[in-house]
Amino acid sequence: MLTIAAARPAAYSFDLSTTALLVIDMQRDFLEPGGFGASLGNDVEQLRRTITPLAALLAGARAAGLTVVHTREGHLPDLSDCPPAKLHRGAPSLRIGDAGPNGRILIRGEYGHDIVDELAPLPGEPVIDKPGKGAFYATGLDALLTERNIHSLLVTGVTTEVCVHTTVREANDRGYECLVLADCVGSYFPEFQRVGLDMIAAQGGIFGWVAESTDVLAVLPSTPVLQPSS
Ligand code: C5J
Repeated sequence: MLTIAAARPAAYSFDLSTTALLVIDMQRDFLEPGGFGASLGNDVEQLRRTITPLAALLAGARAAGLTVVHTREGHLPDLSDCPPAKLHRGAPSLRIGDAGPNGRILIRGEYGHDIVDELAPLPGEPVIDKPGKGAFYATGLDALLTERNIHSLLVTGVTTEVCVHTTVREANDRGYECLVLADCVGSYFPEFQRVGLDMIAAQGGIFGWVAESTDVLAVLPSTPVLQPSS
């Protein structure tokens, strides 16, 4: 058992064999100019600060033999999995499915829909495509984690108050213990970043725990102690 003593609101303990690093939606459509995030008027630089610490955490997790799972938000080319309420909401400069500089916005298979180069999944690492904000809705994530006997999630990705929160809240309801890595999750809004993290750890950790990626790296072994899962 490994313990992050600096986690808030209290120490967080996890076992390598029952823990996964979850990397949520680190896609060009959210992190690069010309994508969905930018089309909504957001400054993508606010999210890009997560890339360097998350790349270091990914390397540490892989070296330790930890299960790594990536997610991507997006839709089928015919938009049959995109509810009209999502498609027509707001006044973005480009809507989901419109052609942008990185391909059709938030459409599976397009360049912008894929994960940024710095955090590209390795062969064998599951990539869960999800049509919603939460990583459990209409996906096989729960089945995959159950099959691998995963109970704890080290949660990273974007955005803190949208897809990270939705996923952590549902993971909590499903019985997973979530440690959210503050420097590896990002919001377009500094205030939402601060409050989003506070909301997770408040009330005795109502949805989970919060720590820094360096706290995790400090306790991870530098060589795998687990057999890779088949
Ligand atoms: C958003 C996400 N913000 N991955 N998606 O629309 O957080």
